Amino acid sequence: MKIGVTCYPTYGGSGAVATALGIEFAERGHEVHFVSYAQPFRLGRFHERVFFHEVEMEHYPLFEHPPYTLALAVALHDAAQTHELDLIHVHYAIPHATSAWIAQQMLGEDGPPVVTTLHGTDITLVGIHPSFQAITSFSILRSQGITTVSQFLKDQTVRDFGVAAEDIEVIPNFLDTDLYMPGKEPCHRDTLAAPGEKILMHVSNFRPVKRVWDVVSIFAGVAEQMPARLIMIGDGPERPRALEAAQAMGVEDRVVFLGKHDAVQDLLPCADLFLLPSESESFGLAALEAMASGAPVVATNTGGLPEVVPHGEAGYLLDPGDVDGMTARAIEILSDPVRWKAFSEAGRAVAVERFSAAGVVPIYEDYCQRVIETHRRKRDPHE
Ligand code: GMT
Repeated sequence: MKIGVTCYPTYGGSGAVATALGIEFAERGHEVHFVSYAQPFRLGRFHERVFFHEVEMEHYPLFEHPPYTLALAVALHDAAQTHELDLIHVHYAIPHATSAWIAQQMLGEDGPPVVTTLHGTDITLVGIHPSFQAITSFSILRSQGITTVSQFLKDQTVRDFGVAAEDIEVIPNFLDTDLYMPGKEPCHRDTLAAPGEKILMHVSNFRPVKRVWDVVSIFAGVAEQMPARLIMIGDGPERPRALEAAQAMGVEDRVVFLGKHDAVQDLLPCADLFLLPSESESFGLAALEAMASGAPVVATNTGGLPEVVPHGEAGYLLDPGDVDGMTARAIEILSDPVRWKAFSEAGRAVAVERFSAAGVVPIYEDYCQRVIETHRRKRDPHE
């Protein structure tokens, strides 16, 4: 297959998954063309059969908000025409599904089919907003294939966007379980924390939905009971609030803000516990990365997280905002080495058995091939 892939290239789970999938496809012999405003952050080194097309933007003074949706549509159109793409696969509906539909309209009968993979807030938070709902629904419904990263997200899409359940395939996120693994060296433990300190870790884009202030509160409760350090990885609008919370609780000297980091697989194996107290999480890729790295998880029971983290086996899931409950569970795991080991091993096993690239990528491959085939048959019924 020749596939055009559009995603958000900066930090974020949807871009991480899109890039990993593109690389995996290329390794399986497919040709992959990333089309976006910047090179996806996890693309890194050179990969055979992987190409990157930067979306050209005209910054004319009249444009207070440059029309990226249109520029992306043109870039997808050009890539599809020049490289004879068999499929356009967009990750995150807004505005990518709309741009892909426009590109397809411009290409006419010969245009390739579009697969839209829904990731989370494109449905639950941003997509549902009145300013986006109608166009999101319109664009998703015009994709020839629709996938969601969890059953939860499928249910939300059916409920709120008028998509028939049978038109949505749930394909979970995945990771390279050789890249994310326990006991990886160097894990930098000695530079992150003092000997004897437990390491609690959080990775996110620090948006309000992540409730990073709860991460700090849970940590403060744990730090009252045992020597501990909190490693905060990522950056975003709520970072100042997290810092303020640390200062207010008198733990700022034990909270390390590392900022954005490309290679979290080098740090997660140092974690004794991973915290993800999000308000909403359609999947929770960061929790999966932590589990694969051997870290037990304390998170919320919202959205798709229960489909990823088995409650009571690899971690604990509690109601959003239940800081006391999450603190108690964190202390329980960290102060019981037998339970910690059982949780760590169970999380790793779930990651390998249900979410490894080797298991999930062929599902995507098969799905994309079916969409291409169905589209071809509809276009040329007598072929
Ligand atoms: O939807 C978002 O907030 C952005 C998106 C991203 O690009 O990071 O995150 C979503 O997609 C991830 C990858 O599929 C999921 O692991 C996250 O749970 C999901 N975020 C939310 O639902 C808040």
